[in-house]
Amino acid sequence: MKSFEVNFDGLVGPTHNYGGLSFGNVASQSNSQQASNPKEAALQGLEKMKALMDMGFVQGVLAPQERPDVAALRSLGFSGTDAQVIERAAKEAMPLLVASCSASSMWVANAATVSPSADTADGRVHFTAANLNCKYHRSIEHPTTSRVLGAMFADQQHFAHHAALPAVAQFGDEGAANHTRFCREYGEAGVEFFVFGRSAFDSRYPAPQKYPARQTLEASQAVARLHGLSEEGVVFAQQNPSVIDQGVFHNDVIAVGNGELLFHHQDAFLNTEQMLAELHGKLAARGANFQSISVPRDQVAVEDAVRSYLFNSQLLSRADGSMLLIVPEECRANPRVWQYLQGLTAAGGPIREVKVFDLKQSMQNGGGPACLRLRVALNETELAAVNPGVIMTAPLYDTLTQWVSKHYRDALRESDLADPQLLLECRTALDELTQILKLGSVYPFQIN
Ligand code: SUG
Repeated sequence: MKSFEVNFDGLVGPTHNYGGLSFGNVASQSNSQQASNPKEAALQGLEKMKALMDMGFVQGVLAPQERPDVAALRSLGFSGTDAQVIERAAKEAMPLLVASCSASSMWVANAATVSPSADTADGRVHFTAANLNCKYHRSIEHPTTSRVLGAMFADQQHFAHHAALPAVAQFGDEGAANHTRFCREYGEAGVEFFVFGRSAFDSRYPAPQKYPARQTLEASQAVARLHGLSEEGVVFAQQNPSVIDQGVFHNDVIAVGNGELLFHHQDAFLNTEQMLAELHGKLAARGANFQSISVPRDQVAVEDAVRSYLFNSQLLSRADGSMLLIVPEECRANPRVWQYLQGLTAAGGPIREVKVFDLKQSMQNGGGPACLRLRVALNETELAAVNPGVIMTAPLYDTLTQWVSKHYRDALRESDLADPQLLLECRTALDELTQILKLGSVYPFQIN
């Protein structure tokens, strides 16, 4: 049976703004308070989806969330009509209003961890929504994420959904941003690679000093248990705490993998040799020929990786077995990174081509091509069981670009977030979107 890796990209929501909300994420902190352009952000994302579809990849769409999150503001004590809740929050606690307006659900690599059916004990595709416990503005995503994923992957014969882990820092879980699956073919049993930033309960693991480590070992282990993964099918590895302190807030800012290949920075991990040997051994037992490409620090410094987002790329397998790397424009703008990439594709290795996309609106908040997509490996039967409304087609692309052009603003500043009209605009847009994507009622304003 044929199998695919389907990329479900997060559609950027109408309140995309630069709130400076993510301590430890250099781009988010340095672009704080700049005016954003939600319309451009959404169109840039749609263009990438369309381009991948045109190249022959199966591409899906993941809907944005209702923002401002009035229910979240109510739970923090703001009361009255929806407009009064927003007005009071703006007057008394602007940072909370900003957090409740974040369009951060666009970075769907953080939406969930997904294990394909070939790896799981019950032969279903398993999803665990990420609690995103490290940042308040992201911790409010998972209830809606679960409903949206449930509406996309509804067939219980093929899909199993787990609620987010306990909402405490000890189980901090950032989803697929710290999870990579290696395999020979997408439909064959593979090895799932979980990277954590710290251990919550075992002080032998070093922790970063300056910035938070968002993913814990204990969270990764819990997800592996929930998904029914076998000992032979998992590898846990620690991210190098010193790169977290240089702004590598997720493993997908310093490494990317696909198929039999791991492409990573020399400084990405602790105990790299041992970890590579474990991956090699476990994949060999699955009939796969694991390879890795380590990018030396004297060619690309960690700082260049963080600024250019070289590793926040999409590594895609083409029909002829070669691989394609989807990188953001910032890689071309960095001479060392660009030179490295020229050498990489000329070297005759597995990565043969690099394609560049302008994702500046998302990049300025620390979200590159890989952050914007959630990978779901599916066989033909499972793909047929996915809600067809969320699979990208040429007509859907046209409909979504028109929808964005009709509903989105082209400038948003902090002061605009206090405008109660923005809430109405978002709800009108999202109500229409759930019909376009055939999701049913998934948003709080549709349910309550
Ligand atoms: O969680 N930025 C996101 C970026 C997530 C990137 N995802 C991956 N690397 N997979 C975050 O830090 C910034 C929002 C703001 O500042 O307005 C933000 O949430």
